[in-house]
Amino acid sequence: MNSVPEAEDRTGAGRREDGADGRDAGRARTVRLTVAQALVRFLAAQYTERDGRRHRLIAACWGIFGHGNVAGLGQALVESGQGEHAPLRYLQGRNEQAMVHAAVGYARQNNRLSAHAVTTSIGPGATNLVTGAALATINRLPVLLLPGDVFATRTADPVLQQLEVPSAGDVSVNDALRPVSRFFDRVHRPEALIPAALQAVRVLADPAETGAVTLALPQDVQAEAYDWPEEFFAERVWHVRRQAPEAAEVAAAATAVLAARRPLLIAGGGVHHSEAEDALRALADATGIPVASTQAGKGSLRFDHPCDVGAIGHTGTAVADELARTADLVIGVGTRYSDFTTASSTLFAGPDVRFVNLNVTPFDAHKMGALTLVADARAGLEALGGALSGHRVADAYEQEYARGKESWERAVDSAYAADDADARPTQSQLIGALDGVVGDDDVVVNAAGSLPGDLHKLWRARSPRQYHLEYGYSCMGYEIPGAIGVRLAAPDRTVWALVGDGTYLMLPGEIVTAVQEGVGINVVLVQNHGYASIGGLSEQTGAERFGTAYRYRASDGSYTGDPLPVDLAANAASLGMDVLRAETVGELRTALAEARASARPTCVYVETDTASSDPAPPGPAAWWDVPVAETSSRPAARKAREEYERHAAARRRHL
Ligand SMILES: Cc1ncc(C[n+]2csc(CCOP(=O)(O)OP(=O)(O)O)c2C)c(N)n1
Ligand SMILES: [Mg+2]
Repeated sequence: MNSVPEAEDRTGAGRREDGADGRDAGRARTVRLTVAQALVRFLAAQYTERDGRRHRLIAACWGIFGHGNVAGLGQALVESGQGEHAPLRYLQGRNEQAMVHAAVGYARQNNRLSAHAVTTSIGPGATNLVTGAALATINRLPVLLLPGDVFATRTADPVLQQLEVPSAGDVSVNDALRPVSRFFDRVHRPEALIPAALQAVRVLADPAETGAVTLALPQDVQAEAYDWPEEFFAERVWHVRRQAPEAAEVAAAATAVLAARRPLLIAGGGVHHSEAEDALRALADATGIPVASTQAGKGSLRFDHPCDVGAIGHTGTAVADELARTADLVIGVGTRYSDFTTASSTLFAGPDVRFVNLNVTPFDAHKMGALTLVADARAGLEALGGALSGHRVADAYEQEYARGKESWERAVDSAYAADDADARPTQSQLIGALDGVVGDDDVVVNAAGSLPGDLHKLWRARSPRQYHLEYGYSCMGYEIPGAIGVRLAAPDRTVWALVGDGTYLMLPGEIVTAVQEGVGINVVLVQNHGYASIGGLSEQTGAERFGTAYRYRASDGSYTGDPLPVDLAANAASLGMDVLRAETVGELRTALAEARASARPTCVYVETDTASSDPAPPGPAAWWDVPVAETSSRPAARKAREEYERHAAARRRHL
């Protein structure tokens, strides 16, 4: 270390220039630090507060070092100290995208009240962030990105890994992060860090604006010293407001509910972010309005609550989708109305259907031509509950959806049923086996493949945040690092990453991080030799499963040869995990229980039966728009196109 930290200064070294000799009376006290040291010290002093509880806004900093951050932020992190009371704990990752996924898992599990930062070198380290940033922003989850950037002085241009744009001297690869960031700034001079850092944390802590926030840090500036006003490092508490609804909007929403005969509430991710589950349950208990949920909102009500009708949309339950088709009022709470939720604009078919949208973000509240209720989900649900006091839906409506719910529960039972313990499990049976071992507080993490649809339909969510699906970006590879972030946020909860073989191959490296940090996640690795989900979609859309199986190339050039001799279980073991191989339903049950009992990162490897469709999850109750070739010489595409046009005719805009 090249400077000596002051005794009371745990967050960074510094020489204080406080004008103590009287010469500078009236001048702000300053601390001399590099830009990177100042940023570490600043971040360590930021807190959020909601409902009277305080949280560290940036609880840790992930990083992979290279030129661009090694001598800047890297030096600052070591200088600040990395012992038990480190002001900003450093976490070593293996891949920049995966570090963002871990940060996102952490933030989501913390209901966005605490987040992580991610620092990278310039060039490829920085552009590896783009996918993670898009994922964070689309899911409205906070993460602070700190990519290194090319020299502000330009004295060494072009530095290693620098993009040179002949027509624009101020563009670097980091500009690729702009459209996927809710706030972006490049700190060209030391003093510019002050407004940039303050804006960055403001956006991170704002429920309506949050997402990926990027501070691009030219590497020469990171190492430059500056005399910082001491008050820049003062503890700051960012109040995460629960925006109250306007009385007029509550009154209009309540009038619409009172007039509705078939209201349906859609719970989106905002219910969880706002910790509005109790308020939602109180409203459902009082009014009898059925509640369907999106991928992000599942678990808002327990699966066995009488008003919970399960998943909505393309991957929805028969009962929820039927209610959606016939609803005269849809009350969206904290939902973005993605195409999966709306069945690509075909689901809400009631002739006079109207929408009320409770959302903290006006952008989302205005979708579907809705009556807007711009507010925090909890505050809005409580206000609406008050305005609806004494109101209840008709008995006949309650009985109707209760019957639908009951028959859906039986459908789940049959999808889970596995009488032959010696048979290879289907994916539904795998979900059933996991259902059989988890406790109320276990967390199931997933993002892409055929699992999200099956889980959305079949999973019986028992507690808020048990069902952790990243389906805003549905990014293959989120699962393992995402689960690490969840477990860092909730060390007492058992965390399961459900991972397809294709997904595993995309981003398994963070297993090493789990092993290194002693983060005891469980990985359920589902082997079905390729992209089963896209294979099914390809078949349905006339593309004949092209390019979706992991097989040797056959003599006609297609990948229809033998399966590949790949051993992913051995791969997981080689990265340091304990691995349990299960070949039958019985072995799977035993392995899952063993993994749950183990504190070590453990992988349960299982090959699923894709040939048998019995038991299968019930098929889609609603459409998803994936355009099919309008002209083709191949019968499969021609047939698929006919089907496509039939469905597409039901599209409808809600204005
Ligand atoms: C990063 C990324 N690339 C591509 C896709 C498109 N995609 C969605 S699911 C899928 C296949 C997933 O395969 P696997 O993990 O084996 O799950 P399975 O479909 O077999 O259940 C692909 C390629 C995606 N969601 N994310
Ligand atoms: Mg697969």
